[in-house]
Amino acid sequence: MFSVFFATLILVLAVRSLGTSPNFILLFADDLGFGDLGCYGHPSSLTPNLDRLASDGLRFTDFYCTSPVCSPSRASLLTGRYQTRSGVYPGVLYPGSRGGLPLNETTIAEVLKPLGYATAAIGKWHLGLGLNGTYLPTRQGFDSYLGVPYSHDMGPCQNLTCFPPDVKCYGRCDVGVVTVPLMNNDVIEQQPVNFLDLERAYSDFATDFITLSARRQQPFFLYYPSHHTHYPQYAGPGAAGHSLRGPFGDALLEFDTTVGNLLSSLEQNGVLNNTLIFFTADNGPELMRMSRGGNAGSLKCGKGTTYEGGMREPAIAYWPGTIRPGVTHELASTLDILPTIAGFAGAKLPSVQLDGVDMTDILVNHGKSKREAMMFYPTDPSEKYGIFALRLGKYKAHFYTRGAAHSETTPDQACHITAFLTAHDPPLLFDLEADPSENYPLSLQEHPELKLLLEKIQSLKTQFDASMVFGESQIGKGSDPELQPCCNPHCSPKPSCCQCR
Ligand code: CSN
Ligand code: MG
Repeated sequence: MFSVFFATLILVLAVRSLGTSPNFILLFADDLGFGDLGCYGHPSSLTPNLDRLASDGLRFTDFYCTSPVCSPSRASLLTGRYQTRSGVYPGVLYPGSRGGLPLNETTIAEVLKPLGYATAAIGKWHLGLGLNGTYLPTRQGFDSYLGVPYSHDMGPCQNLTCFPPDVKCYGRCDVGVVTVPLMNNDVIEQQPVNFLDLERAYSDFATDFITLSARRQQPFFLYYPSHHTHYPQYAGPGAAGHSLRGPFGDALLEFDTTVGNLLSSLEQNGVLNNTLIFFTADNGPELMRMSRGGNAGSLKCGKGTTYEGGMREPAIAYWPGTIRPGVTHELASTLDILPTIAGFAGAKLPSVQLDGVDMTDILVNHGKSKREAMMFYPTDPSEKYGIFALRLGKYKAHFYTRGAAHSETTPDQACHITAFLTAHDPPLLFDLEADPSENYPLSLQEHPELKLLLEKIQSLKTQFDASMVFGESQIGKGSDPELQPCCNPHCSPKPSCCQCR
């Protein structure tokens, strides 16, 4: 206990006395499942750089996002709070959405800014645009942004390696909205974006940012939420056809190549040993895309559901010299990233109700988690039902289960949209260590010793639901076609005139 305390203290003092605040790179994959990376057992994915982070860093086996869809999960990642507090629910934001992550929420970038950090975001924002770019990253603590501000299927999907009428996409893109833009801060740089050059642009932007910050000796925070591995898959000439896994594998390989470029840039600029890289993903795989979607490995169902496949994600923490290589089975979450980064930087925590806990002891000592439980909200959280499921220690209890369109097509009927909302009283209980696939519910008749545990779980749910203060629904504010980003704002007829060369 004391040695753990002193080791942590010495680390924090060492970082301070060097006078160098650590840098942070936060990588966030999209719709990537627990079984998708080479280092998590996928037989045909090619992820050499992520695998290197895992073998030389700490790999988590029990790491959770907060929502089985995108925008709410991102809201939690950047604020350390369940999405119900910020109001980023139900479902996801759209190109013309009126709402976004409220500006009074404090993001990781805003936590670091007072300490003089340079901050940049590249990739998929998906926390809103709003009128005149109200909710873009540059209004949420990021000095600069290059990216597509929402999912890349939220437009007619020009320029993709896969688009209708290519039926092998296993789906369609949105029509009747503006083509997908590439934004530089709050200015549209391309519309439609050229997906085949996009990863190169992101990689160059990121390595330039690292180089410039290192030359200025300014600590930095780089947030890279990638579009890759979300439907529809795409890859530039360096990766297309180069994996063993088809379009999904090519997209993942292209993302992995950028991870390699970031590592090289850190090394060349002499800041590799002063940088924490954290990798995880927003929600489980889109099983409905069949071989072009992700893979939840040994876990049940995927995106859209509160089964493990929707919520448990690969996660890797890499910091040579500070984090020893290993694997941790401790319970942790995207909620815990903000407090952990704040701790390493010596930053002040926002004075709001945080749901995250500091993971420093897990990272630097392979120590115990401070997290007692993990709560699982569905895509449409409500005060009526509260959390759908809860994990306490190795046990998970489902109070409600429901399948999802995003988890269609696997043989497990419980994942499908036809598995309607079902209440479970007593809750469906699983031992996730003995049965990570949630195949064999434990019954009280066979396990009378679990009665006390069930009572504790029930009271945790009741307390948590009663204490949750729901923020005003941002996605419930609906959308307005006039708010869709258009490079040619006064043109007509929209949306087809919103194209610029
Ligand atoms: S998500 O994917 O944004 O990564 O969650 O592109 O839930 O209705 C989800 N949805 C479009 C999407 C729609 C997406 C939905
Ligand atoms: Mg997603």
